[in-house]
Amino acid sequence: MTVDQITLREIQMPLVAPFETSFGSTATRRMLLVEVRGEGGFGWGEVTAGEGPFYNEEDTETAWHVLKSFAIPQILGKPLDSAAAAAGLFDPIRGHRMATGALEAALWDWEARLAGRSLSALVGGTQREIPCGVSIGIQPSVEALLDKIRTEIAAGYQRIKIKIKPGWDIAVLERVREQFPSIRLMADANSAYTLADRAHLKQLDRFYLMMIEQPLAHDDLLDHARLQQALETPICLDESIRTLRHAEQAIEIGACRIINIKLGRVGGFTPARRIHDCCQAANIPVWCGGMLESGIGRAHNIALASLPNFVLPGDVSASRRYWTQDVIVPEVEVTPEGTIQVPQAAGLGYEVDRDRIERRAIRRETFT
Ligand code: OSB
Ligand code: MG
Repeated sequence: MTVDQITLREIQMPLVAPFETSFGSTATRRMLLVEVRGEGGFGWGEVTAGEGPFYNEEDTETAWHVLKSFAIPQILGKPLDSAAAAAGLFDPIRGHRMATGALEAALWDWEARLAGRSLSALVGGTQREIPCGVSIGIQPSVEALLDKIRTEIAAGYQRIKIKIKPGWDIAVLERVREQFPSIRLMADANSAYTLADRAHLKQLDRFYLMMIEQPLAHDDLLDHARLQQALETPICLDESIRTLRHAEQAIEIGACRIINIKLGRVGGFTPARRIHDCCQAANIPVWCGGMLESGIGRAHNIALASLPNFVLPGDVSASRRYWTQDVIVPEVEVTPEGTIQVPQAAGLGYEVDRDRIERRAIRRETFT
């Protein structure tokens, strides 16, 4: 099969509320959508990079550049055995996985649509329904956070993740646990601490969290292993796991007990599946992280999260938590039990609303 046309579009989507983490606040997402065409079919992918290089090294601009100059030329007009074979073609490109991963994911959607199979089935998913949690950003006040948690629990979500940073951590968790003693709760620091904070972080143990996500540096494994030795709370790695090798080494040295897999961060379905399989073999549970995706990236995440070792609730939640209007039809909905039904229609399993995308597009370029 051969791709003969690829279109990049940048769309802008205002979030229903700004999302604040230890590394900054986002009010409007700028995302690149990748559309591949060939063999009479099409497929969609989404670049999950942020607007600036603050979560990882990539941003919307670097992704456009890498796709245009290096990734698209590897695919366009070249016979390809399958989407599974595409990841190898990006091996010469170091880093920039959110850029290459968006094109890789578009190829999987394309192949699934051509085969008339769901993306979930094509990637090897086994779950028909996935458990969902929410990620709640840093709030203006603890009261505002408690209100948000109350709303999300009432909606059915199975676990709550709050963002923490120095000055918004122990005292906040104290109040949350006081109000919600039995919810499944976790905290994500996005690398806001160092090993010198070991004693401070040790206080987290009294909140019996499911895990603390990425407490230390975005590129660290060894200090996480040292910290894990001191903590009862399991460490989950996000930013630090960019390749299969990182996952293998993190597990070997005990840097984490849980891994958050993000499709973009690791460069698409093939690397994500390898990390999933490695974790499964090592008895390390995984869950699917989110990057404030539009419906396209969200649909990819749902397919990924249908793999068997995605046993913990992920950050994959309803479209309406992010957007007044999503770019897919129907939008992603969550059941009162806090699950998402994995769509069984061909490809992503949602209809991509091309008109809505064109209206939101601020630039586009087609390569043939
Ligand atoms: O660390 O998981 C993260 C959003 C942007 C960048 C990094 C992260 C997040 C989230 C939100 O936690 C997940 C979501 O709801 O999409
Ligand atoms: Mg995270």
